Amino acid sequence: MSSVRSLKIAKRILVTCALPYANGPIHLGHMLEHIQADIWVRFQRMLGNEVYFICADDAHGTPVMLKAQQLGLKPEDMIRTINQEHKNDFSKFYISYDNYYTTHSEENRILSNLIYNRLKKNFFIKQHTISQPYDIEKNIFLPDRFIIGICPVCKSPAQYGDNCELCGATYKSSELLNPKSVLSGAKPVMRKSKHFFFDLPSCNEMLQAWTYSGVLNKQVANKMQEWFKSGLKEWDITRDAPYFGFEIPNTPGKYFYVWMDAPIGYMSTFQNLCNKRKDLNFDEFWKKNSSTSLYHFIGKDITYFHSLFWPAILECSNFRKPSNIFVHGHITINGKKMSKSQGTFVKASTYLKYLDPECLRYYYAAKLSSNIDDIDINIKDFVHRVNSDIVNKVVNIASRTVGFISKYFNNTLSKDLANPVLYQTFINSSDKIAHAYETRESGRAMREIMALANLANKYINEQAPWILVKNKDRYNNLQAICSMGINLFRVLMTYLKPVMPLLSKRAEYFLNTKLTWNNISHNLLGKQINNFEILFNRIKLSTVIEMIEDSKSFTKITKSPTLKLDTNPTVNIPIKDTIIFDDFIKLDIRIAEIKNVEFVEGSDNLLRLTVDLGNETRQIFSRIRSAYPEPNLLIGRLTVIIVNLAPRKMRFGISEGMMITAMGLNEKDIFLLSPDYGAQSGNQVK
Ligand code: NOT
Ligand code: ZN
Repeated sequence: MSSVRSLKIAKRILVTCALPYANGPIHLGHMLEHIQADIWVRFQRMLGNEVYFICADDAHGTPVMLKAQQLGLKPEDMIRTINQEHKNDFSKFYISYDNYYTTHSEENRILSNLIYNRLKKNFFIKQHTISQPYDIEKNIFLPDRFIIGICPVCKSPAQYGDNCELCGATYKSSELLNPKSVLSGAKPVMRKSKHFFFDLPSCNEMLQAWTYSGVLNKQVANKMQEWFKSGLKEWDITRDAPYFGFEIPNTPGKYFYVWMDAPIGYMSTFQNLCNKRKDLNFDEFWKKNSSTSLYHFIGKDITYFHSLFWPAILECSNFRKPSNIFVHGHITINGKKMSKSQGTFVKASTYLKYLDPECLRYYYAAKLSSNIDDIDINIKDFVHRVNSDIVNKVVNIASRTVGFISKYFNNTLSKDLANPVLYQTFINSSDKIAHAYETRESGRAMREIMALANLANKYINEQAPWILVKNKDRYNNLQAICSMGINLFRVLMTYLKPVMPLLSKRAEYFLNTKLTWNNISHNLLGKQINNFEILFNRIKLSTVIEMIEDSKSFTKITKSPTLKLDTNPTVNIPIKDTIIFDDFIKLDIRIAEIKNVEFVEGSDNLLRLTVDLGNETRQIFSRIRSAYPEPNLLIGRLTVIIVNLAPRKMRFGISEGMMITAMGLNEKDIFLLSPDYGAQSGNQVK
């Protein structure tokens, strides 16, 4: 009871989502968080709270810099384009940001410098000389993810420099066996450099007190206990040039690590909003002991940054700490991790080509809770859930009653409620549903709403207006019963409004009223409503399958080889002897999909590839290992092969064809070929 009443005291709240990296598109994994936060924000706004909802692109770091290089773009230009795409995707999913900005902004530079200078002044910055792996061909220090080699523990090949995907071991990149730079294939050498560190260990007590204060979710607090037990470590906030980011004040060639200025992006995005809206005051939200609330929605993989570094940095630079961190689990699709080659890595923009954003909003809402367990999306369940809940249950209440109201009563609702007790049951659920939304238990909220929808449908079934209509004497009853249905529909749509803003808008037009939480008990009696238009369309499994297929073909062409054409040849390779046309025409050249790639034990230059021709699968050994140090990247890719080469028995097995490779100007440049985009689906490059 008290929950809603206490919620009615207007609060001032700042809400953020984790900042998506500016080097790739928004996908359905990102959408989970943005939808979860948006539902919460819309609910808070419905209660009359003052909410500011912000996000930005995380624009700095090595991956962004290298991606721009790969595309032949300046990072500034690339992040600008990506920022537009991200904004566009979020607005099409009705994510109601008050500001969506970027960390590559003047506001962020100024705040990052301010925070750094305060940390320094307060003796939280330490300096150490460290040794790090360096790529002497590309002249760049290598982050762990840019080094691959053999796992020192289980000896699996092609593992990254920080941990092994197969046995789960974590290690230093210097412990990898046969390490190679992903950028050049060169063996990394160790090189020294001076770095600045943030003194996280000195915040141990403060952080423990903050954790114990009870604001955090239990699962998160437990995880933090493990970190406290194993001891907090100083945090390296420096990266050497070349780097795309902010240069550290008075330290040429040294940059802030992207994770240093990314959370400050929360502040600078709000600052930018304050610059645009004169009624907002930055300090009121960020000063120490602010009476406003600050909530961060994040995925569980970045808990460490948000629960340790971020509050520590805020505290040590004299700003407020978050009121809470709302952590969610990851998405799996049909029980598996999202996968590019399976087409389950669906971009937001691909989804939008096929399906209504509100279907995903509803489905995610139905699956979400406040815990951090992973969430499984099942394609069939998605279709079934949306159709059966939204179309068959909720919208159906209106569509099976409104026809009578239009046809016989000039769109006017009855003056009395046919079943006040049932109506009251619907109103009484308001607190329970509000509490579920408030605590991010939207799955529970959806179950409550659908249980009510079942009651409404049962009522209509029992009253059977289609029978009443046959008897003119019972028209009064007919009007009252159908009006009851419309009133129940109105309550349900109010409850669903945070999840389905567009459907609610259509319902508001149809009902000729605004749906607000506080007016939930005000029924629509004696009122005229508008004509009923179709409110929501059923979705088809075949459409979802088409979307998955589309996602497969997109990822196939975007996976490009990791090598670039070397235009400075050291040796000219002579062209081989001429062959006659009759020899050439004997080659049967086909497109195939690379299904699997493995290293070949005992060979330094072979890869064992499994390729799919559409109607059969072949095993081919190919001497391309040096060109593809990260062979996993080849999986899912389309390439060109010769299928009528006689099978060759090799030491490692039989090779049933030939990968076609082309040489660059240097012998070490080996390129697999790719068909143009759409070779399989018949689309042309746009
Ligand atoms: N770009 C990061 C990611 O994992 C999130 C940064 C969130 C902002 O996608 N930072 N903090 N703390
Ligand atoms: Zn391993």
